[in-house]
Amino acid sequence: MSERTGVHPLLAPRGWPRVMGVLNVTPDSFSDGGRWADVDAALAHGRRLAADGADLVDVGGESTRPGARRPDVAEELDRVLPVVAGLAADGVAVSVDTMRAEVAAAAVEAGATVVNDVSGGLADPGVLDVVAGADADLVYVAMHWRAHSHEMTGFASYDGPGGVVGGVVAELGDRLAAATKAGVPEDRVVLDPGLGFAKTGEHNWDLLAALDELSALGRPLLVGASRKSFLGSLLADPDTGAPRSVGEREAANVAVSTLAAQAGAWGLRVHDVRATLDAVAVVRRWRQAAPDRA
Ligand code: PMM
Repeated sequence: MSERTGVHPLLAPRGWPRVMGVLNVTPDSFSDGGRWADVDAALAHGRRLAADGADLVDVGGESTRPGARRPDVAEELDRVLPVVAGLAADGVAVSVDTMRAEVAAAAVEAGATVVNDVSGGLADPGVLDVVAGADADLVYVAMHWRAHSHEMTGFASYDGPGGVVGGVVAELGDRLAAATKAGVPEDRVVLDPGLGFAKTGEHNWDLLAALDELSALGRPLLVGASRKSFLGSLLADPDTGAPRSVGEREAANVAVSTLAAQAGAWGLRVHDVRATLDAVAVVRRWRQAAPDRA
């Protein structure tokens, strides 16, 4: 196990969010599925995200769109490893988006410095052991999650105290406790409300409006709106009710990023890094003009 002393550079307070560029190396992710399934195309896109200013490039080999079929481990490793290794060799900071210990371990070996586990250790608790036992000083992202994609819509009810916000705070708190129990240093954990995962659009909005309550868990927050369907519904055609297409949701996504930045989010997981950084620049400048009111 590594010596983890001091603040991790990715988690050092700086007053504005880190931007995590999404790189789904999958045939079927809802927003960019199939576009970067080929290694060279994926590497080129990852380099572009980094050149655009991404603090991290998040490489994932499993689509989590509602109803998606899981790849087997070998398939996920095949998709992810060459891309993680290629980007890391170029000096790009890479996070691996996986729920599997085997994939997390291989990706860390290949140079990933962040493990982004959308299940927060629920799908495969071995991920927590990989992070806890790694030689590298890793950051662990634990997202709120209840079930795999093919069945998650059946888990989108929050009848306990505090509704969806109370439920997510309680369950993320449990994931944080599980991570630390496994030996992951608490100060290396980032939490994520998991927009769209076992959640309706209403749930997503309630969570976004309650980021301060999630912050009370004491850990930095990552927000992943990434053109998800709740934005498509928000912008639905008033005549037909048809959701706005994925490719035409970016302006709304930038608005979410702006408000999340203002609310103090640690990180924004997005497709358009440049547009997001423009929004972050506005928030920073606005605060500079009115530091006491920010
Ligand atoms: N969303 C997706 C995949 N991975 N990871 C984190 N930490 N947070 C998210 O919200 C998240 C994620 C699915 O969205 P995509 O198809 O845009 O990748």
